Amino acid sequence: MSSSSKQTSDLFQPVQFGPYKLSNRIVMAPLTRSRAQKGDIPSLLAPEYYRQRATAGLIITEATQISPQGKGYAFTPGIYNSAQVDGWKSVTEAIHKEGGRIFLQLWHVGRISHPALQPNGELPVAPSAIKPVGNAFTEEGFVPFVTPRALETNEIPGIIEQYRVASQYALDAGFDGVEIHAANGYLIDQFLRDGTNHRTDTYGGSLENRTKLLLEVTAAIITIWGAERVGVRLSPISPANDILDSDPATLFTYVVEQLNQFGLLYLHLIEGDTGGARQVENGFDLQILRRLFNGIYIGNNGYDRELAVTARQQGLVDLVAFGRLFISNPDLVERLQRATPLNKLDTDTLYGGGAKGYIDYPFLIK
Ligand code: 8OZ
Repeated sequence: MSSSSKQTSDLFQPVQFGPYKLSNRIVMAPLTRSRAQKGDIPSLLAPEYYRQRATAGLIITEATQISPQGKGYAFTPGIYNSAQVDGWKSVTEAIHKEGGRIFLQLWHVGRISHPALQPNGELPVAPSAIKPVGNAFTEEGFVPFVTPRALETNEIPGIIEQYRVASQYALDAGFDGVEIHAANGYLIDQFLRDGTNHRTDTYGGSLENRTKLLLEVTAAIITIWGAERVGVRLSPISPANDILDSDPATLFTYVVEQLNQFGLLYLHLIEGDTGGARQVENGFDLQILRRLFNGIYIGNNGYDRELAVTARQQGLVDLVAFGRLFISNPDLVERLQRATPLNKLDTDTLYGGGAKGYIDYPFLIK
C-alpha cells in the first residue's frame, strides 16, 4: 500500500508523552494570530479557537511574551500578570473539557521589536547592538526595525527571572507544560548564533558561552515545571528574522548535547526555512540532532498527510506539528485520518481582526 492511501498510520493512535497520554501524534504548532485584547490579554475568542482544535494530540499555544520587553508584534498575548492568567485559564479549561492537552510557548523577541511596542518607548534589547533587516508589525502598521540596545551582563539574571516568573504564571493558568521558544531569530536564538551575538562577556564568543542563556533559562523553567513537562523549539537551518550562524551544524549539535543533561520531554524542530521550503541552502542533516536527543522528537515545517505518514513509517519523527493546515482546518486530525479534502487558508485573516478566519473555518461534520 502506498503511504498516501487510507491505511491506518500510528499517527492517529494514542501515544505516551511524558506524564500524559495523547490521543494521537498530531500537534498543533504554535501560531501567532495577533488577536489579543488590550493589556496583552488573550482574545475572548481564543478559548473557542483552541477548543475547536482540541482533537490535536497536543496544542502548543501561539508565542506568548514573558514580559512587556519580550513583545515584538502588535496584539500578541502575554503571560506576566494575573489578568493574562485569567484569560489563559479560560483556554486551558476549554481544552481540558474536550480531553485535549495544551502547552504554552514562552517568548522573548529580543531585537525583533520596535520602541512603539516596548514599555516607555525604549529600545528593544539584544545580545549585541545589531539591527535586523526587515520591519516590525506595530499597531500603526509595518515600520523598519531599529538598532537594539545590547544587554548589560548584569541584566541577564533579570531576563532569566522573566522566564521563571512567566513559567509560574503558566502553571497557575492550568497549562500542561511549556515550550521554550529558542527558534526563529528571537532572543535565545540571537544569543546562540555568531551573526547576532558579538558579545565579549561570558554570554558571547565560544559555543559554550553563546549557549549559556538557553541552558540557564531551561534550568530556571525546570524549577517550576520539572523537565518532564518542558520542551524546546529550535530552527537550526532557518534564516528567519535575519538570523545567521557561520556553523549551524556544530552549534546545534552542541546545543542538543547540552540540553540532554536536563532530561527534557521533547525537542521540536522547524526542519527548514520557517513557513517556507524544507530544503535550504547550506542546510545540514537534522536527523543528526534527532538521533542525538534523548527525548521525544516533534518535526515541523511543510508537512502534509503523505509526508507525515511517510515520516512515521520511516521512523523519522515521533510526533508531527502542523501549522497553517490547523488554522484552516479545526478538525485536521479527522480530515487527515479520513484523507478528505482540506479547507483553503485565507491569508488576509492570519494576523489581527476578530472571528473571521479564526473561529469560522468549517468542520467536515459539525
Ligand atoms: C509569524 C508572525 C509573527 C510571529 C515565529 C512567533 O516566527 C513567530 C511569528 C510568526 O516563531
